[in-house]
Amino acid sequence: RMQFWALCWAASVVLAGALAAEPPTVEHHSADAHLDHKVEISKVEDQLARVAHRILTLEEKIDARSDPKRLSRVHSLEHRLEDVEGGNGCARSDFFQCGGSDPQCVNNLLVCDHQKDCRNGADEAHCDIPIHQGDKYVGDVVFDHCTKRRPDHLTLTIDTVTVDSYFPGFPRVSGSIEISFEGTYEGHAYLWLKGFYSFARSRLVFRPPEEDRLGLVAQFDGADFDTFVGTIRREASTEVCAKFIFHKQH
Ligand SMILES: [Ca+2]
Repeated sequence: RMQFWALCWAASVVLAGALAAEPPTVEHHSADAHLDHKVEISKVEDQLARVAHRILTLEEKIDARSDPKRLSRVHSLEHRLEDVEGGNGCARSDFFQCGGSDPQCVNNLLVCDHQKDCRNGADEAHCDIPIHQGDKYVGDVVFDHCTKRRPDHLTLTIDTVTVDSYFPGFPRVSGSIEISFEGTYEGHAYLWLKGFYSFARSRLVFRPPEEDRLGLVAQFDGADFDTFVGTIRREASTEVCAKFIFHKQH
């Protein structure tokens, strides 16, 4: 019987994984905005080149025994660079890069499953769940082309985090989202969310809570778990149609 539920859970993880797959972001810009973006991007690229150099210098100075906070900051930059450079060097987006001096790709399902799959053990190196019951994150809107209520702010509260022995790499997470909205209709709405956390992708994926079939993906950078980019996606196409930047409340 447990195997049956394990299979159901596996199927739901795969389905939700498809929801979270990276589709082309659809944003609408005028020609001017496009040019502005090009200038912006080249500025960012310059900055990244400098940051990359600084990371190399920093890494030489910091070893595994140094202040974990400083180390985490360096890793945070590394992850951001990886994102900008596109991909992690694995042919499939559902594969995890073991990294270090020994590149190797393993299936995301093998990350944090308590078995060493990377030769360097990287798949089992960071398996403390960064999300806890009672955690609260407030999100500010970046753009929103699709939600019913067009809120400026969203508040995500984590209610439960459950690690199943048969699928430890994908803890089940439940929570609620509080939506404050103004305009013609003012008020608050609460939606109850269910989903999972993926250690391999450092992301929380919540299934669509309403009939509009919009799901929420909370993408952490893999090192700084006080901030995440929350994208709202259409279930059918996985198109990103709204984006919020969330910060943890202390
Ligand atoms: Ca493993």
